[in-house]
Amino acid sequence: MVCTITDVRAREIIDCRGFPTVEVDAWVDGDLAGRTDVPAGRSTGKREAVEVRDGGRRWGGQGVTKAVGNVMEIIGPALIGRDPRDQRAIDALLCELDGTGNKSKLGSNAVAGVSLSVAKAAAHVTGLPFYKYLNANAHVIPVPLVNLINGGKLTSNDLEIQEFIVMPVGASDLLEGLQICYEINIILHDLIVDRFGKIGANVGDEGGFAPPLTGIREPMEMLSTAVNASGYADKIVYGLDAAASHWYDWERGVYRMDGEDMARDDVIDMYVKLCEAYPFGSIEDPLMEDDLEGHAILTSKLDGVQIVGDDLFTTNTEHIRRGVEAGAANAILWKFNQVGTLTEALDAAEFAYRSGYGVQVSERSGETEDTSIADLAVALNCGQIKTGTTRSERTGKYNQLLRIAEELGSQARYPGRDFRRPI
Ligand code: 2PG
Ligand code: MG
Repeated sequence: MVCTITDVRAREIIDCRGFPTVEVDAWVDGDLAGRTDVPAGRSTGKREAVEVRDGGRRWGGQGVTKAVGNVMEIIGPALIGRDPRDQRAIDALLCELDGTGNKSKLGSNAVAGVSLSVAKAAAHVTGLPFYKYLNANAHVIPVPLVNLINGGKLTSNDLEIQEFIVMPVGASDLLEGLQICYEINIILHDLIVDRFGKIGANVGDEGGFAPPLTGIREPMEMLSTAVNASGYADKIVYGLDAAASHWYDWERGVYRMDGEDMARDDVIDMYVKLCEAYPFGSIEDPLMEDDLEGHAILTSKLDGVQIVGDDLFTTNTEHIRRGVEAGAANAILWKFNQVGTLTEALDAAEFAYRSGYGVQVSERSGETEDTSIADLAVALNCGQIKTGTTRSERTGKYNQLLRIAEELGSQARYPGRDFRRPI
């Protein structure tokens, strides 16, 4: 079958926070075949690929007309006539056209949108669902990490830890897992309103409650009270995205929590005690993003707990390699636009698997109604996905996973407690 890209178009659209983002359409043989809305981070790692934003006054400097122009004028014309199934070659061309190593010339927002749209277009012309086009063996429906309490850069409260999470590892399938998490959420809502009044139940960027709490003890007590009251305590384990780089005082070289300075050892001690007190399954970015040694110490102390590198690894094989050599963490957070192209992100996942690391597919805090990451999580058979709590830009991903589970029928596998090593 001969098929060629006949057009690549882009436009400015709006993400869930009301900021502009890039939408890319890939046309094949005259038909619209693949569309991607690029998500955006707010709690970003310093080694991530770089978005191009307009600056200036329009939209507070957040406009993406330059990135859109880069798709329309530079990337698009270079792809016309190419076969969309040649993903590796097309992604290599995108890296070459950019030429910077961190996508800062064309913008990771332009590059990621094109790369994923080309992949979806190839799936479309092949007549396969996206997850199946990427992997004929795709069959693992991921365990969700539902972040019920939000803090850090995703909220306007003073809570340092960014995400307090429940993982329904004792559920028999995704739907039951979601039911468990959202029943806990309803109870948590009432606890928060009783304690802080209605205003306490406002939500953060990813749809989890953002009550006026600080530190780690009180939010964990509140969350575990809701879990115990739900009757599902034996079916969940807890998770955190500490996003520690964002409560690390870079000038003074100390962590700041609840008005106190903390040295690295104090922070490590805090996690050790936390894991003695509660059943923990996963902790993301427990320490600041330059501290491979600290991550290695914590990983060996917390045997059996998944330690995930997000800002630490930025879905980048070279950074993951350094982490593996140091023994830092035992899983990566996987965000395709952190590195730019689908090929680079798939390489990072493969390198992580081969190094004995888990892979957790993740939303960005700035999302759209695009549900690509649901398909990508199933295609990777990674066993775990972090994609928020309430609001449609989050629940849309769960809903797509439920559709995929139905389509896979008896072939689908929900890995439960084996989420880090589902295969
Ligand atoms: C994170 C993410 C999403 P952002 O830190 O894991 O949860 O935040 O997209 O802002 O980088
Ligand atoms: Mg994170």
